[in-house]
Amino acid sequence: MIMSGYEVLTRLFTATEVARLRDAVERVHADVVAAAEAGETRVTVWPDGHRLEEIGGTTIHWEPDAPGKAVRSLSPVSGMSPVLDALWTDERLTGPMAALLGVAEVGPFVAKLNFKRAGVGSEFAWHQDFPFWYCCAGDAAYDVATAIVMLDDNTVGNGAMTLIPGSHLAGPAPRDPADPTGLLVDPRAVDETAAVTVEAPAGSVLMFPGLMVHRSAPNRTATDRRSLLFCFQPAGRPELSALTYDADRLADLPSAQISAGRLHD
Ligand SMILES: O=C(O)CCC(=O)C(=O)O
Repeated sequence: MIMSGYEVLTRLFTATEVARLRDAVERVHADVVAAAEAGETRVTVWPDGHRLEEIGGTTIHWEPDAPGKAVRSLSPVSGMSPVLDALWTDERLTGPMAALLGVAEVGPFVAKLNFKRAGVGSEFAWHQDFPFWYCCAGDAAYDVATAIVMLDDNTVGNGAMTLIPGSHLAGPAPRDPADPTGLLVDPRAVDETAAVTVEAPAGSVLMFPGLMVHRSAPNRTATDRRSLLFCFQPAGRPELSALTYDADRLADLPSAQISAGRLHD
C-alpha cells in the first residue's frame, strides 16, 4: 500500500447499507436539482466549456455532452443528509484514512457525489486531485486523501477508476499544456503500461492520496455507476467550502515542456 499508494477495501459496506446510501444520494440529487430549477443559481462556465451551477452552497457540475440535462457531480454535499454525514465518523473509513495520511485523527475536507449515469457519464481525464485543492488550500492540499465509496459495481465497461500505482511518490505531475483549465496531467507524462483499473463490487471503497494520477472512462453501459467521494484531511483544518480557488497558484506547480522527446519541468 505505501508504494502503490492506494487501497481497495472490498465490500466494506453491506448491501443494506449501500441501498440506504443510494437512496440518500438520489434524494440529495433530487433536492439540489429541484432547488436549482426553482431558484436563482450562479452559473460558471469553466475554460473547458463545462457548466457549473451553484445553488445553496452546492455546485452542480453538468455532463458536458449529454443530450438533455444530466448531473456529472455535486459538491459539496456535507450537511444535506444524515446518512451521508455519518460517514465522516465511520471508523471503517476514518481508521484507514488516518493511517494513509499518517495522523491520529482525520476530519472532513469535502464530500462529493459522482453520478456517471448510464450511457452519458463522461470521462475524467488523467489528473491528480491535488492541483485544484492546492489552488484553494496551498500546502495543506498535500495532506488530503479520498475514499471513494462505490454505490454500484465498478467495471471496465462503466468507467471504473484507473490509477497509476506509485505515481503519488513523484509529487505534482507535469500538467497538460493543451488543457485550458491547467489542472489535468500531461498525458505524455503518464506511463499507461503501469495503469491498474479497479473493478470491485458495490460497497467497496477505494482510498488514495491527492497526488495519485488517475482517470476514469465514460460509462458505456445501461446502468449508473454512482460514487460517494469523501476527502479527508488532518482534523481541525478548514474545509474546502471555506476556501477560495485562486488559479494563480498553478504557477507554483510543474508545467510540461517537451523537447527532443524528453519530458522535464
Ligand atoms: O468518479 C470517477 O470516475 C472519477 C472521480 C475523479 O477522478 C474526480 O472526481 O476527481
